[in-house]
Amino acid sequence: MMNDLFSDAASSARLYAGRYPIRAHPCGRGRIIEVPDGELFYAPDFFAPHIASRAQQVLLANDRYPASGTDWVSASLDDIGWQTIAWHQSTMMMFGKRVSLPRYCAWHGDNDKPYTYSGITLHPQPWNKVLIWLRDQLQAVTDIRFNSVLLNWYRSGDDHISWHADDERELGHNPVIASVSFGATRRFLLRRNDDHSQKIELPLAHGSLLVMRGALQHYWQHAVPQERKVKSSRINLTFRVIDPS
Ligand SMILES: O=C(O)CCC(=O)C(=O)O
Repeated sequence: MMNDLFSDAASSARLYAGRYPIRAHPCGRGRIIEVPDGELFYAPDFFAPHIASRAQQVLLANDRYPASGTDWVSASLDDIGWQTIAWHQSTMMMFGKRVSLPRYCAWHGDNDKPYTYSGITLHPQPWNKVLIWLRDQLQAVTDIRFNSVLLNWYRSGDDHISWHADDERELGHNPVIASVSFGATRRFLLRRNDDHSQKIELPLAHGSLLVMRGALQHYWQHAVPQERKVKSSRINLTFRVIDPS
């Protein structure tokens, strides 16, 4: 049974539709789920809890509030001095109106070319010590040298990201996306483009790694929905290879 394969990983991975083959990843730290037209590698505890907590603290370091235990929803984030990541809330046009994204973002990478996705343009910041360390950990299991990372910060369960695919031209044909999570566990949903009833749900826990591969971005969309009961914050980093040409 598929769900049994996850039980030893203290994870309640729920696969809502279909029964997809699951096998151990050669690194011994997670499972590969073979979904139609793609592949997922899910390691619920890729980073040890104390490392994940330290990373979360460093990524939220600032000159105004403690990085942990702060109620970020009522915090005043204007003009805050971020020490590691220059978090900002982008805006986008929706039905002729400018609206703020329901999360904070940052973009770091090798080159200085702006990156546009879902109508938002992000300007890259250089790599820093913690991002380089995380990138190198991922290279060891994926064999990929990621050249950029998109960071999303969900201040509470109200913050979210809607259905989309990471299928921008700059990501190449079948992009490998390595997604690291620190903080509150959030639901990560996938649905097939041609049949929305085919869904997969994974709880992306503190210190987890999810790698999406193959044709997945062409056939599936993903989302992190609102979860009003979640009061604490979560940081997600999606490492990518961008072809800037
Ligand atoms: O927060 C997440 O786990 C998903 C982020 C995401 O979908 C994206 O950056 O494209």
